[in-house]
Amino acid sequence: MNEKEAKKQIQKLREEINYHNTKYYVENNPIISDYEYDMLLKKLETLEAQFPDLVTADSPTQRVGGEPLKGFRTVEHKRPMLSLDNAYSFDELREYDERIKKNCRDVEYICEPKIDGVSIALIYENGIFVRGATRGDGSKGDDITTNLRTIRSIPLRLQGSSLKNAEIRGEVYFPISVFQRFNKEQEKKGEQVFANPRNAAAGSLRQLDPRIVALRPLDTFLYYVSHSDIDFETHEKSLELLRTAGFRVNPLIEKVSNIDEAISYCKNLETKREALDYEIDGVVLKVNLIAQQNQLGSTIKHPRWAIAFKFTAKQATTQLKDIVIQVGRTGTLTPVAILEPAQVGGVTVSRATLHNFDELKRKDIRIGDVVLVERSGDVIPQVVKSIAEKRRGDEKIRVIPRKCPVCGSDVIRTLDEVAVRCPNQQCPARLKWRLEYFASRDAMDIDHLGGQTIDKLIEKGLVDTIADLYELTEKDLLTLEGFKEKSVKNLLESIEKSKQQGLARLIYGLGIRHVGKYAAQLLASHCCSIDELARKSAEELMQIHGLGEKTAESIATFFATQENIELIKRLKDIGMRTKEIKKEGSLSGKKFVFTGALPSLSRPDASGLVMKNGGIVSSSIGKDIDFVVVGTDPGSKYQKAKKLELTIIDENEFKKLVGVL
Ligand code: 1X8
Repeated sequence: MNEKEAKKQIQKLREEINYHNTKYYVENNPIISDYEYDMLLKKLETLEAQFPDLVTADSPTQRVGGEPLKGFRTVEHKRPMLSLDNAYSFDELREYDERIKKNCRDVEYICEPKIDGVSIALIYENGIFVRGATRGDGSKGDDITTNLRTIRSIPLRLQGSSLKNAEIRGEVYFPISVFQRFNKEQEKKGEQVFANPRNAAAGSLRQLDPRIVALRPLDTFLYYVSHSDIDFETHEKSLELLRTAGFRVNPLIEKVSNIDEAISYCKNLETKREALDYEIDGVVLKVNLIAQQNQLGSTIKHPRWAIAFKFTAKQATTQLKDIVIQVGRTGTLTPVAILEPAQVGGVTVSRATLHNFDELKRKDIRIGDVVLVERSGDVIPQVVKSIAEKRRGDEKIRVIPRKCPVCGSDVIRTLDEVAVRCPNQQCPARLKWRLEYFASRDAMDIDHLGGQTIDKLIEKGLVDTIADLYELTEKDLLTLEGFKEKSVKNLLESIEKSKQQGLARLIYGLGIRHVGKYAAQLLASHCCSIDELARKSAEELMQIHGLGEKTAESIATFFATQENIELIKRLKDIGMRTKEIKKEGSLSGKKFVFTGALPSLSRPDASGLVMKNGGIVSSSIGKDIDFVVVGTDPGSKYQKAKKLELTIIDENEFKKLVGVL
């Protein structure tokens, strides 16, 4: 191929890839498979490798950045990136509106969700993305161009011909749906865990190695054309142009014609807050007419033509009274903060997790500190940081205990894990967890056996292992405080009933490390009995598709341990169902994923129906999923399922499949 021909082909491929890129990352509506997309990209890469002179900065091949940087350059913003003035009540919003109306007539506002992410400015020259920066101190920010290039929803070349030279402002965020899993992975690797999605976004953008940033699922919303070669009449029109140029513009933006409508918008958006896949901390109200915006102008701090209405904060400061140590089901010691009770986003919080001892040390949190507590990203409350300025000098550092606070055994700490662990299988703390886990809804679902009852049973020395539950007598239980004939009868009946729960729930209930609900179902569908499972070596287990090495090893270790062998034997002796009655019918081994709320079935009931028919319930979408059952308000799993062209069914079709309709 000659250079001229190559140039033509490269051009065509880039246009095609950019088009599909927008379809996928901006419109959330891909029209080709990931495979086909990868093939286009590969073809382009090959051509560019043959003709390196034809590589340009806006090529889709240039997203995944090159070498790590030593540091970020500082860039001065052409116009300062101002912050917004805040309103904390509807009264304050009305006062703002009154001030505006003194200067402008017939004001219309654009209402926009205020994204809790990291503000950025993007510079385009001749339609090409040339530079991107953080807000920094407002007048100077960091040049994070290489990192921003990795974000797929940022166009490297503007679409359409109208917008060529511009500075566009917006927000980078870390989607909530992947935040928790990401944090867990970070913790496992011994790397920093982030207090909230915003910190995860900020931390990612601060990465000096763009190859790491490319692996993070960052996304954007753009909301402002700071300057460009176009004069807009209204803010609304500038947003439309941003959309057509290929940017992601928030779909919840609305125009209102007075302050009452704006207030309704705020109320309405707050009710949607929890359902969104990004965090918002309020509403931005902007005067729509640019002529009015210019007339209003700015103070040195804020534009006068916009205001942020803030939702109730999900953070609060309070005093950390103590750090206690919790011993988990697998023996992991977790430091937990005991707090002076504080209101955090409408909920009283008196305990918060500190994750692990590495984090405790990294954040230098001490007993007696004033700390910042946060509830966000759907996670349990956590201590974000201590306010070192408020120290008085008598704060105490909590060191890693050498002994388990519950049983006194020496703790262990392996090199490849952050966790500090109590090795004592018989540690009462672990026993309690193990029993709670065994009795829980997803496991053996034993009614009337909650945490308090378990505490009493352990205290009285009535149970040392799971199997002891099945040998409890009426006489034993009547010795427990608060137990009468009726409650004793109920508990004994629930325990008896649980013997028939079946293999998958039993395997899950044993609490083998790394064996969650999905792995348990997978194992039950491959092995016909607990004995067969116990006989398998780690190598044999690894042959089961979908089961990882760590899980396989953990299972093999579990069944090689004397106490566990005895436990299984006793469970069989008491009449526990440990064999899987082979399910006939078409659902044997079929994998299901649920997303959204089903009209008539609860999640546990729907999952139960799948398992009863020999199927498996998974929590994540992959190519191997046979059915995706979709209800109302499905999440990103639905999009992913469509993209992978999986079989998508509704509740009625599902009911037919499992034979209840
Ligand atoms: C900050 C933000 C703005 C918007 C959304 N999220 C933000 N964090 C918006 O205009 N939709 S505007 C803004 C600012 O000007 N500092």
